[in-house]
Amino acid sequence: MPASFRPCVLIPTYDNPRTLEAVVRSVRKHAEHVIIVDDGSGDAGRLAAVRLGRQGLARVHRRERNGGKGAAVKTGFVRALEAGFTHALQIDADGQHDVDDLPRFLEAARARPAAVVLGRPVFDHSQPRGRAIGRRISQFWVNLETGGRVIEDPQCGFRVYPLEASLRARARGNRMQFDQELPVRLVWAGRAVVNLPTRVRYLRPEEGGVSHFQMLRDNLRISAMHTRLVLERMGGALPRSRR
Ligand SMILES: Nc1nc2c(ncn2[C@@H]2O[C@H](COP(=O)(O)OP(=O)(O)OP(=O)(O)O)[C@@H](O)[C@H]2O)c(=O)[nH]1
Ligand SMILES: [Mg+2]
Repeated sequence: MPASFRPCVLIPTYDNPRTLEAVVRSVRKHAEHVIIVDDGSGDAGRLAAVRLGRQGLARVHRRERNGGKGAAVKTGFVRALEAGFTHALQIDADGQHDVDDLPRFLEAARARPAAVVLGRPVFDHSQPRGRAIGRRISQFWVNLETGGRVIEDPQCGFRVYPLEASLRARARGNRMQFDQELPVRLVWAGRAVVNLPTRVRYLRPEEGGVSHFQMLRDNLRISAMHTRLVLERMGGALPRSRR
């Protein structure tokens, strides 16, 4: 268990020029340290991040080439550890999450610093049907990999990671499959999961809502990743007892 609890907020972003600033400003009402990883955004998204850095609202790390959400979050983990943080609360930059839940997430992590805290999304009618179906399929795989419903939602972009364990778990995925892979690997490493319900909505395009989830390519990557995890598990990587 880490000797101290020193959390930062980690925001990966790829082309979220219309929502990034509002997300960071509302996060700052609850947390002091914010790390943005700009994953090769175009000019508008890049400038939105640079401005927040200049205003002292966040530390901004720029990846010159887009590498995917997983790659961006892994970069953030390394930067956060270097800066002396023990935990990263990861929240998406697309304005879908209820930032007022942030203190609740941090409290849960503080109470159980060895655990991973995962948001379980409570959707309204705005969730696209295709995403709802994809979620059910992912949930099936994750239940199989973890031997039950340990993880109540493997995909929500609002969660708290213990940093050292998350890097040690060596998730390979660099794109959207990362969100699902890392919690499974943390469970395999013996980490407990705290599932917290949180409201999630899909913003309309006129509100700045964007999704970079590529239905076909990301779902194929997710399926390949789950196939690998199941094979790994069959090969003997059975979970140790949960801490
Ligand atoms: N898709 C994508 N997102 C990235 C990338 N790098 C960082 N991100 C960030 O990851 C977060 C989640 O991206 P979304 O496209 O909303 O993915 P999602 O929330 O799984 O998908 P939806 O349910 O459709 O919203 C956002 O904050 C993105 O800006 C990247 O290369 N691709
Ligand atoms: Mg999203």
